[in-house]
Amino acid sequence: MTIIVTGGAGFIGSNFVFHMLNKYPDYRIVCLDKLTYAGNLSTLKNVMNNPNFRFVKADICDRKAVYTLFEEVKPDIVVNFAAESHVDRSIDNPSVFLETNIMGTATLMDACCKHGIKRYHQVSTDEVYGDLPIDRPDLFFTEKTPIHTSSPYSSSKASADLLVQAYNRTYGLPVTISRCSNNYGPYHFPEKLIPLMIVNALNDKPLPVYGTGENIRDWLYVEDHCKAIDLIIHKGKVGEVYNIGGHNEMKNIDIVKIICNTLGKPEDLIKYVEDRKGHDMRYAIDPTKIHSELDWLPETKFADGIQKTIQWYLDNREWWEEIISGEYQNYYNKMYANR
Ligand code: NAD
Ligand code: TDX
Repeated sequence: MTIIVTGGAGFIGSNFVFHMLNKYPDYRIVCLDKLTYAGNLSTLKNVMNNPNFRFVKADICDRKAVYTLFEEVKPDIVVNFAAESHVDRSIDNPSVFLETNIMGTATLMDACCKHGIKRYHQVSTDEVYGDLPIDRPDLFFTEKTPIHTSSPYSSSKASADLLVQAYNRTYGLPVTISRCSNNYGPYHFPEKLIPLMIVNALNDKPLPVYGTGENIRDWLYVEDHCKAIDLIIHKGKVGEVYNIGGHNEMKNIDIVKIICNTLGKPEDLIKYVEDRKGHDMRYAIDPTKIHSELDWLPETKFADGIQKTIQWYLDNREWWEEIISGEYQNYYNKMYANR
């Protein structure tokens, strides 16, 4: 079995590469990644010498490079993690989101149609459903919830989902789509809430909480997401969408306080800053379908996962210090200077 994993040098993609190489010693995993600011080869250093692993630097929008790779490796399965993934960046500059998240997805699927494939899996997000009100804890996103996006990021991911379904119906491409809630864990880029707060707290820098900090996200440990995708590509039904989430709803402010307390840092590092434009209030996944059809359940509770994650950032300073000393610093100054 040969699997092309796009975006495998990023947060979830790299964790998926580790999971698959570990669990299936006879599979060949080919990682295709452009290495944008969010992709980091040092993340993959422990698997670079694995004979079943190959890294290819390429853009999923580069039709020639994608077709050449497909011709050469003849993949059985493609799992598409490659994306521009940060909502704040999409508000600042939407165009690259449209290019990578929509056109890149179409290019990959064209290659799948041309070369034939057993499965194309699209890694999507719960953000395509928009948000839920804070005062209706009885409401959840199901696979039947209408698409209703808020940001350029979520709109680009929703557009990709529609294209994936169109390629299934029009060309008979064997596709599946997963829509997961917020992930956290090792190798999470320190521009996202949890790693940013850990890294800033360790550096005694302010912890910028948007708005009132009351917004709710439904957190899933990254390994649980990878296991769910593994199940979907092997046992999921072609043409289906699967929501992934573990009923782990938390207010942003409560997470930031947990991080302060765990690291022994004062809560007065917390600084309430200007809210994100169009900020979604609450995400909450109903995972009934993947549980009942594929027997998936999350294994890591938030209380344990957040401690493991904080410990990972303590043990792997080199990984994130290299990131925040580089180009990322310019981004940080631009985005947070006037907040
Ligand atoms: P990430 O930003 O950490 O990694 C993205 C990876 O894609 C990077 O390695 C980057 O170099 C690569 N990439 C970007 N543009 C590319 C291009 N044009 N060609 C090839 N490679 C390119 O993202 P992540 O958080 O790991 O998210 C992975 C996927 O999961 C995304 O599709 C995202 O929408 C989805 N998702 C993320 C979350 C989350 O909480 N992080 C939740 C649900 C779904
Ligand atoms: O500095 C910050 N302060 C803050 O209060 C940052 C970076 C975020 N926040 C808030 C905004 C959100 O309510 O924290 C919450 C989480 O923010 P992000 O980490 O940016 O994630 P989110 O916008 O929820 O999107 C994430 O989950 C769904 C991923 O980045 C997406 O790729 C995924 O699809």
